[in-house]
Amino acid sequence: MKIINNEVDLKKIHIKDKFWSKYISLVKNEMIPYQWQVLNDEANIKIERERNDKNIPAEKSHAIENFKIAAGLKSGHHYGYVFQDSDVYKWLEAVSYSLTNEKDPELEKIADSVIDLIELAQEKDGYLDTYFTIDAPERKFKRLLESHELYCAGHFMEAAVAYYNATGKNKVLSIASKLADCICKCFGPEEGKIHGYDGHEEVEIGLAKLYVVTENKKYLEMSEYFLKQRGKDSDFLYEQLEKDINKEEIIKGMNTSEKKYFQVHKPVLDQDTAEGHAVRLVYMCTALADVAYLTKDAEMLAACKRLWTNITKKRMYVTGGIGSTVSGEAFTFDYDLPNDTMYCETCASVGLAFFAHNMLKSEPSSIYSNVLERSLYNSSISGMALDGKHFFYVNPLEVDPKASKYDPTKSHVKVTRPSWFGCACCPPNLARTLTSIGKYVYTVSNNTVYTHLYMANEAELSLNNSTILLKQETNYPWSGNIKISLKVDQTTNFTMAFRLPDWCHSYTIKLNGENVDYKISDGYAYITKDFKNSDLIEINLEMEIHEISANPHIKDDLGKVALQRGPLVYCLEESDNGDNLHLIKLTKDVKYECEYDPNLLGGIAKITCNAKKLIVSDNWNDDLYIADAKAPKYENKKITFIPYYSWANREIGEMKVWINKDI
Ligand code: FUB
Ligand code: ZN
Repeated sequence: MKIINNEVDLKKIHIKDKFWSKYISLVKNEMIPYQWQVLNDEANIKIERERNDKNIPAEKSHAIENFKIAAGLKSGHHYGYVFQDSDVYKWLEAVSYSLTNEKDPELEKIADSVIDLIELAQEKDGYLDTYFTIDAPERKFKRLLESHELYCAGHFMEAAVAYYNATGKNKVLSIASKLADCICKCFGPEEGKIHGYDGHEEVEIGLAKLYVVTENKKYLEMSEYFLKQRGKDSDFLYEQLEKDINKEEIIKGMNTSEKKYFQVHKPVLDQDTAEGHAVRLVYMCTALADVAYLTKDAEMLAACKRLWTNITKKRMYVTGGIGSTVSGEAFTFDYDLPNDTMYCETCASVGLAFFAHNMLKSEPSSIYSNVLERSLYNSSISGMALDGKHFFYVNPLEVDPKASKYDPTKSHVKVTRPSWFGCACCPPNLARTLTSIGKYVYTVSNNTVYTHLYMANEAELSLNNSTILLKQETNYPWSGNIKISLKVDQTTNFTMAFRLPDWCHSYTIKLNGENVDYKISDGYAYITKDFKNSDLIEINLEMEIHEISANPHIKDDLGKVALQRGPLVYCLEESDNGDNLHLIKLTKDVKYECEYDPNLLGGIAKITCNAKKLIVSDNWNDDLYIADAKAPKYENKKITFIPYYSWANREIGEMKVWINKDI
């Protein structure tokens, strides 16, 4: 059976967008070389712990050195987290997409040398994991609760598929297939195999992708097995630890994590709330959605939908961030979305985008693409500084530098982006997402082209019996005007579907300057007709400034609003507005103005308004509490909002997304 993959080949889409091209070049020219230095311990930087925890290994990366030792080229021990290999794999994946976007023989040479090294580090039976090869061969696949062996394998498979797609070189794919074969030999329902799964989902994503390029059904079945086995035997991870005669922990503290942390509390298909470690959960869902699409498994898709609904209706921040607590980097409960203690890990935001993208393959509905957009434009790109060399692991919605310094429970809430982390999962995750941003713009299903995201690009898309060239021009996210012109060899009947973003309340769609008939379904405007060469579709999405209110059950946001214009959520920063942002209040009749400032933060549309600020000194002197306080007095204050993603690129200071408002 032919594999139907409605994802657009990255080679066939060229991003020409002012906003995203900047990120793509930043990753290519700054982040990739910088990460390469870091992975080789050659960058002169301070690696920070993501929170105050002395167990976090933060002296160096050692990631390439680990491979050299495992390959027998050097002697020594493994250093870093047990999943340090995944930093190299994610770097390789980002390099692959970058090479797809733009040829670079020098970079390709470095990537080839990394692949040679990985091949040398791979054991004869296909096993690949430097920690276990170097320091604990007798513990292989014995402690999956902490080992991340399959997690690393999954990241390698993703990188291998990307590199193969970019270069057509087979070596990387054969290393990945050998690894996948080793996994298929060791795991599965058959007697003598391990009837289990990894503590951290990811291999399921890699196996499904490997299936699509190799067409080896075994890999898809393995992915499906891991997903369906998860939680079926919910004690598996713990029983393995019990059986292991060596009791030494591999990651301190993880052994005590409860079942929900690993999403093993229930069979995956019965889960209906997003529980536990947020990155694990969205990786699980990403795989589930892909396998549901590839196997047309309705039950799997239904589970995905339930989890999607719970996340996006009850457990997601306005920025698209997820994970409400540092404890276990996890979800907590419905409507628990504190702004200053949250987690909102960058990996979780990009993971949510992956989940959305895979859902769109089965079901083109804007409930997915609206969140895809929200996550990408806000809590994903806030993970990187404008210089491409500093990163957030955690993306807060409210920051007070004093709290981050003096409150030990907020040590994870950084006020400025560090150069690197002991646990370096986030920076390369963002790099691979940004370099492959083109993948998220369209999907093609039968004779319909879905436009999910608006960004300037040129794409070649294959329909049932024809190929079309699309040119999208726009200054999004600063403007909602989008022009899409068509190149077709001959008049062709097909459908174009355009997402109508949830933030847009007024829009027009024209064809060659005239009104055109369209049908609306699931948040998309569908135009079906005989399209001819040079047809021009113009979409105008009115980009007003919206005051977003939160569901009153979100205690932290009651009486406050957040500003959003187009896909961008805004925030106040101390640099523009002075300190004590919590004293600022928007008035009932507030009037906002928006102006593009090319010189601010790399070019942004800033929002200004007149607001009021509570005067404290008059009433309070030195008292902490007073009885029957007089009516509060305010001073007028002009305030400036900047897009959330661009915060923390100037001096250290307070930041706030949700602002008090007179009702
Ligand atoms: O466990 C591997 C990675 O480290 C996770 O995905 C991140 O959340 C961080 O905990
Ligand atoms: Zn991360």
